[in-house]
Amino acid sequence: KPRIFSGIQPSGGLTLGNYLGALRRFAGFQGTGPETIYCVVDLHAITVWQDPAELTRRTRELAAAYLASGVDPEQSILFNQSQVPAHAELAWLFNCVARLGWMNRMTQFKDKAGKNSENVSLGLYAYPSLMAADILTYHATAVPVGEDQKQHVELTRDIAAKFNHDYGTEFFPAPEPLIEGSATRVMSLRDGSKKMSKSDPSDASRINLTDDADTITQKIRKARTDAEPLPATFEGLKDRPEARNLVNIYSALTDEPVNAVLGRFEGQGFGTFKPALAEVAVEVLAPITAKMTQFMADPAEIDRILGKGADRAHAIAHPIVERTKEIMGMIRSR
Ligand code: AQP
Repeated sequence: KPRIFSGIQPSGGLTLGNYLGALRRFAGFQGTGPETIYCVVDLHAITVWQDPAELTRRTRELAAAYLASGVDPEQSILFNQSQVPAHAELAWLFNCVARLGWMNRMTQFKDKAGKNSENVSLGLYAYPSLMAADILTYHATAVPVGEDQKQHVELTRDIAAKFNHDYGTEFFPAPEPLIEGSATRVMSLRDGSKKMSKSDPSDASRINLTDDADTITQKIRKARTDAEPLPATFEGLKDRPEARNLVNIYSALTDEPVNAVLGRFEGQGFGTFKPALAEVAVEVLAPITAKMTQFMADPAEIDRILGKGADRAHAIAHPIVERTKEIMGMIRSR
C-alpha cells in the first residue's frame, strides 16, 4: 500500500515557510488513497540543545498545528517520534549502511554546524540517517517536504538502495520527495538569499504561525524589498530575490498562479503590494492560530492523540525493523 510520511521538528515556533512548504499540504493527502503518517520529530529536535520543558510545550504546539491545519488523527497517524522505538533502532542500522562521504556532502549539516563543527552534537551529523529511518520504517513511498529537505530524501533513497544491494534484497522501497507549488522555499523577510527558518535569531525574518494580525502586518511592512514597481511576469523578478519571495508567498497563500498575481499588481510598488499581502496572510493564518489555541487548551487530549498515533505507528514500524534485523543476520528468538 502506498504510504506518505512527513515530519516537522518541534525546535521552535512554526514559520510561514514550514506551513506553506509542508504543513498545509498534509491534510490534502487524506482520503486520496495512500496511508498518511505525520510525525513530530522530537528525536531530530534534540540534535541541537532543547530545554526539556520547552520541548514538551513545543511538541504539543506542533501537534496542535497539525490538527489545526486539518490533519485528522482518525484518517492519519499522528504521533511523536520518540514514542516509537523503531525510528532510533533503524537509524542505528542505517548508520552502519550510510557512508561518511555521503554525510559530508549534506548542505544542511554544513549550514547548521557553521564554522564551529568540532562542537556540534554527533546527532546533528547523523540527522539524515535518522530521517531515512523515519521514512523507511514505514516503507513510505512519498515524502511531502520543502525544497531544503530534497537532499535528505535523496540520501534516504541511497541508503535504501545500498541496503538492498548489500543484502541482496528488495526490502526497502525508494521514496519520492513531493515538492510542489510556488512556496517550496520561502525566504527570510530580511535577506532574500536565506531561507525563512524557525531558528533564525531575528524574529523579524519570519512570520510565525502564532503571530497576531498586527505583528504579521508590521513584519511584512518592514520586509526588505527594492524600490522598483512590480513587473508583468515572473521573469521580471529574476534578479530581485526579496520581491520574488513576497510574490511567491502571495501566490501560495491565495492559490493563484504567480503570473495571475502579477497581472493584478503590475506597475504597482510595495506601498500597495505589502498591505495586500498582509491582508491575505492574516486571512489565511488567523483561523489556524485560533484553532491551535483551542487545541492547546487541552494538553491531555493532545497527549492522548499522540499516544494513540504512536501505537498505530508502532504496529507498522516494529515488524519492519524486526525483518531488517533478520535480513542482517541477527537472531530473533523471542
Ligand atoms: N523556508 C521554507 N520554505 C518552505 N518549506 C520549508 N520548510 C522549512 N523551512 C521552509 C519545510 O518545513 C518542514 C519542516 O521542517 P523541519 O522542522 O524539519 O526543519 P527545517 O527544514 O530545518 O526547517 P526550519 O524551520 O529551518 O527549522 P530549523 O530552523 O530548526 O532548522 C520540512 O518539510 C521543510 O522542508
